[in-house]
Amino acid sequence: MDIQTFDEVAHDIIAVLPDRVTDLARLRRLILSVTYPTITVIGKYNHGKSRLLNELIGHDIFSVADKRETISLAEYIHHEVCWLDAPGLDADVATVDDDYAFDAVWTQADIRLFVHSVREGELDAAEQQLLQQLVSDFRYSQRQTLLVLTQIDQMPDQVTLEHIKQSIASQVSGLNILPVSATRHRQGVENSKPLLVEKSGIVALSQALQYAISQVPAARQHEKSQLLAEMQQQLSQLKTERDSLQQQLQQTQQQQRQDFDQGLVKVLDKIREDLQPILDIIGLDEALVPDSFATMYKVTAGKQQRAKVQIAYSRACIDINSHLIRHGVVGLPENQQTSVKSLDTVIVAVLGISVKFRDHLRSIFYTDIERERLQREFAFYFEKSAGRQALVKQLQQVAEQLANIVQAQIALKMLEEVA
Ligand SMILES: Nc1nc2c(ncn2[C@@H]2O[C@H](COP(=O)(O)OP(=O)(O)OP(=O)(O)O)[C@@H](O)[C@H]2O)c(=O)[nH]1
Ligand SMILES: [Mg+2]
Repeated sequence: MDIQTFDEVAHDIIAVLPDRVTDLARLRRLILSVTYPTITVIGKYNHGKSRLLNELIGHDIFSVADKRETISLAEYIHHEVCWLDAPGLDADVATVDDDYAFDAVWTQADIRLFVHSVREGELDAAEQQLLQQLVSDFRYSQRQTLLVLTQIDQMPDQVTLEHIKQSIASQVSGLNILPVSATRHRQGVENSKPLLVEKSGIVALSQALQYAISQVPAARQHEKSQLLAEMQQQLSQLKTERDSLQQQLQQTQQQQRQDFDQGLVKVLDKIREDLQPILDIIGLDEALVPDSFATMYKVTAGKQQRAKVQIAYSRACIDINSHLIRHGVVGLPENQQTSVKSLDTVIVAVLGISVKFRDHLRSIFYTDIERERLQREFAFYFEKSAGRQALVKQLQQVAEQLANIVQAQIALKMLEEVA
């Protein structure tokens, strides 16, 4: 797999699992750049990290100074090991240097040398916390951390050193603690004094490192499978959740529609019943008798009958409207609204404004074709209502998320194949 493909694949996974950015960066290193075992130093600035690496390598590769010196990552390959010098951590100033250190420790390192100068006495809270994380990470990724106590030549005597070592050991459990002195080692080497070299602790550290290095291939394999399996598990859990949410929403959608349709059937049936007495007239339908000039200002039987029909029609409209409101249909969709608010109702849109004659009532409420139209058109406005539209949107989002999850699963499969 080439870098570009990996990055595309990783992008698909991160889109769904944003908290896996660091893990994917680590996988990128494990899968793509099959580098030599990588050892990185980590610790507060000026604790002797760079100098320790120089001593381990046997050359003055990394720059050493009595101030904040290393500010970015420096890499050196020596005897099939990749040595990585990182900037010192500084709890007081969270700077970009710390990002480099983070990258070195979490993305690049197979083995971490946690450096602490005994001149400082015990570990501070930040060091302790980071070490604890590294210890937990070993249980997870099998990446080893060695705790190196530097500058032991600065101790007045062995007892003091032992004392500090003991208290540090009680601060973090489960770590190999290795006291060293870079200066003693250098003097021992330069002056051919094997005893000094021995006492520097650098030899013991080198041996511990040799063992750690021999574990790296197996650890890497373990870490790769661990990361992939975890992400796979996370994705399939996410998929199950989204699948069931989708199902739930679809059910709600169907149920709501069914309730609306069936409720409307009932309302329209009831309207038929209520209208029956008004429609059942024997003999002449007075409502059909037009007014004349002479009766213009008089109450006539025709006017009374037409008023009756209108009232009955209004009642039917009120019944339908309360059904609509119960189901969240409170107005016309925006694109159908006019400047006349009183006409901007679903009732007017579907039924018209007023009905005067019995035949109108009959044709609206008693013919199958009209009845079907009412069901269809009210349902149309039901679907346009805010609640229904929100449900549709939610369903779209879930469908999109599901598609992304499936995409991420395919991407992960591709990583599994090359890992
Ligand atoms: N006496 C003594 N001094 C040491 C030892 N190791 C390092 N030093 C000195 O401590 C100072 C800091 O050493 P560096 O190796 O630059 O420290 P660092 O941790 O890399 O510092 P940053 O790069 O700033 O994070 C230098 O003056 C070193 O010579 C040691 O074992 N004994
Ligand atoms: Mg340094």
